[in-house]
Amino acid sequence: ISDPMDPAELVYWLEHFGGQMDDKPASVLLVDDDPLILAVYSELLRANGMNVAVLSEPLAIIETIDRAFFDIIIMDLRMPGTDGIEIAKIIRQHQNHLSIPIVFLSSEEDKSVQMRARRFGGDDFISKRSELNALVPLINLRVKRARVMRSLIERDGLTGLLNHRSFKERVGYEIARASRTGLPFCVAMIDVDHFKKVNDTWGHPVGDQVLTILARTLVRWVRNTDVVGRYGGEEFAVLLLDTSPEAVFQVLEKFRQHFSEILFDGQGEQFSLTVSIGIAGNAANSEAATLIAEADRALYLAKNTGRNQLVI
Ligand code: GH3
Ligand code: MG
Ligand code: MG
Ligand code: MG
Repeated sequence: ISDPMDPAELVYWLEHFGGQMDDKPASVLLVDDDPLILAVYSELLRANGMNVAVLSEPLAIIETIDRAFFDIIIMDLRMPGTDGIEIAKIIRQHQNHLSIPIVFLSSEEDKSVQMRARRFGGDDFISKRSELNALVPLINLRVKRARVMRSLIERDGLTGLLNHRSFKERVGYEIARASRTGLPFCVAMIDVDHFKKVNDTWGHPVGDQVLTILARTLVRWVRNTDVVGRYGGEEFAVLLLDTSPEAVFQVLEKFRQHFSEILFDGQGEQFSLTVSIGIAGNAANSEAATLIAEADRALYLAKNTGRNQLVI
């Protein structure tokens, strides 16, 4: 991570993974003790389409990046009472902030200080004097690469959905948030009925296509703010926010019907499939694992009492 940016490597990344990247504006956290610097740089970055937050109290950094997501941190090196390298060390001690890009911005010309900054978790070093015009492209590239890396780590390669681990993490995070706001939420587990037959009859590539279509249909079926994951092979999970199990039942009952009407193509022969769905929810203060286990139990019941149905 702390290697200096190699342009050839970046071209490779962009060519191979460009299609998976979203074009949301970069969200940048600017850290500097000097209000004038904060004003000038935030204006520059905003003029280039970025979302910018400023922080003049570097010791509040962890609190700040815990509370909101940032694509990148641009940080001054010399600040009263501390310095950027110390702050970078603190950031890197937190597992969930290991990969956020940190760019140092400083008038420091001493190469050994710059090396030290890199060694302790900085990704780049930009001189306030000479390289200002390099800042915007550097941020863009760093943010793009970080997004690609995150997507490779968090998402399932076949469907693009959150993978098992990151789905669970997101559920834990969203449950904590929902518990604070008191809003209800549900987890649904969705499993394709007799999916093994698809592979056995038409081969794995056709099975893969079914999973891809199911994933896409499901993402479009639920709200943008809901969280959809590929929980296991042909098992999908959804966290539905701000909604009751009864409402979820209605929404997913329509999904079940719709899915059963899709005609898949098995080497020229058409076939259809069904899903079974288990729903659990509204359990305030419950752990992510508990809620998922409850939905899984409901799914098991749906399977054992005939499939192609929902159980709460
Ligand atoms: P049930 O109705 O009880 O859910 O039966 P099932 O056949 O759907 O379930 P089972 O667990 O017996 O089989 C699931 C199959 O899903 C087995 C596995 O080979 C297949 N599978 C898992 N991941 C993938 C994948 O990524 N692609 C394809 N094509 N098949 C997969
Ligand atoms: Mg300073
Ligand atoms: Mg199945
Ligand atoms: Mg299964």
